[in-house]
Amino acid sequence: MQHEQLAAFPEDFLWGASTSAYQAEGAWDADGKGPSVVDLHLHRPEGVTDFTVAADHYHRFREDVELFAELGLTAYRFSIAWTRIVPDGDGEVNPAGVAHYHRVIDALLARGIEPVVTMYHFDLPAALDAKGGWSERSTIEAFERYARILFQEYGSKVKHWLTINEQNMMILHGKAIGTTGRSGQVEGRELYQQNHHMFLAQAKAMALCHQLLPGAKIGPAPNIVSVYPATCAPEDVVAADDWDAIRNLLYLDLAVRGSYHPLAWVYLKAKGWEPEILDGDLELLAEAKPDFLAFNYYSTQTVGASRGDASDIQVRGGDQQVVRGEIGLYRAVKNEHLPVNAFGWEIDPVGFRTTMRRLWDRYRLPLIITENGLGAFDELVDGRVHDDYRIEFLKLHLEQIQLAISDGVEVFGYCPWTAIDLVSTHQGVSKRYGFIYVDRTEDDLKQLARVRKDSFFWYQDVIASGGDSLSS
Ligand code: BGP
Repeated sequence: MQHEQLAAFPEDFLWGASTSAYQAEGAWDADGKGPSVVDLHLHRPEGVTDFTVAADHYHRFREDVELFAELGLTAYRFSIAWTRIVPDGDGEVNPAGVAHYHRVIDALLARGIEPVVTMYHFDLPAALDAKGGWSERSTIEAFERYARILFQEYGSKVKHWLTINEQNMMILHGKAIGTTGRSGQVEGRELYQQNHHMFLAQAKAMALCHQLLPGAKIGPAPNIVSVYPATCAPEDVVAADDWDAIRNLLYLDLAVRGSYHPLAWVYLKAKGWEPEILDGDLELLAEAKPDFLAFNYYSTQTVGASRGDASDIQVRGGDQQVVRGEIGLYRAVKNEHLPVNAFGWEIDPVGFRTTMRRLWDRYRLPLIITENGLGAFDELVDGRVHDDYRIEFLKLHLEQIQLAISDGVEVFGYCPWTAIDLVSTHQGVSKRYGFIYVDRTEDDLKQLARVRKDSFFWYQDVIASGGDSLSS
């Protein structure tokens, strides 16, 4: 649909940016923090990913918040490290960790920046993992208790909560991201049992939030892609629907409707992977209602009908945006209409609009984008970072938000990945996303100086104009 005139961004639109605790904070064992599965992951043989110092955001958050204020952010989406609050996941509360996030939240509020808090972004406490992690129902109770602590401590200050970041990526690519630790080595049925337990934990957190904090809003934050059929051949459309169910709708339907998507359930049953569901589980899932849908968007994916042989198993894309075919189901296909970034991720701004329209159409919940961005090997030259490629990427995606709003979709915020450079999940610190450059390399921490990139000044203009500068 073409619009003669585009709708304006809402007055109270949340102009944000994102980070996660383990990728930005560093200070991985400071002030009583316990180890998480991602901290253990840094010892993996390749040795690429080191989260011990990261951007040192833990110690430099005041300086960073000042920069966020200068940028004009009206929201900052960050995660709280479970292991700072409860170092072993289910034992003693760590007052120093609790105090830290009070300081962060207070600093943000003092500068008029709304905190959008992720409760759990890949960093399961290692002590819980050692006890079986999400394979055990006791982890559900541990998460509920952690959620209660967060709501009681920060509930008077935080109005937007995100439960679990990218549960679908933890299930589909947990080993690659290194997010599920020892229990991440599990596959098949046990993996989907973990998935079921995470949903129960999320449902309990949503119910508790509504019970304790009537004024707050809470929602899930999966990674969502629109799935395209390779051609208009009906068999390709069926394959696209199948992959959409397994990758997206399984997670969305459980979070929003509290029920297993029928196609996804048939898939799990066919594999022998359906989780054990205890009495009361489905009621709990159905009763917990999110107030909004947050999602991370980087790309779309294209699949074709299975050929029924090994040629189905082709890998397209990269990292967590990878698509692998599955014999009898679908095969990954290159979308000839789309460019790819340096990491093989297809770039699809129009697909972003499609994704928002589809989410709105299916769930009719307000949307907030909690990640979207371009990873690149930025270079600092004479004190400047000319990241015009990032400006282009973000501009094209923001234009699609305005189109989606004009289409009637309710979108209330945009938090691109990332506010400030941090450690990527796969390619260390060299792959950068931020508006603010952090001057360090993999091996040399230098001064960790903060430098405003060209995209910083561009986004500052966009925010100051309430989005009007996009069309000028
Ligand atoms: C998402 C994660 C983020 C972030 C992002 C970019 O899947 O939620 O934590 O890392 O992807 O990925 P990468 O760091 O691999 O470039």
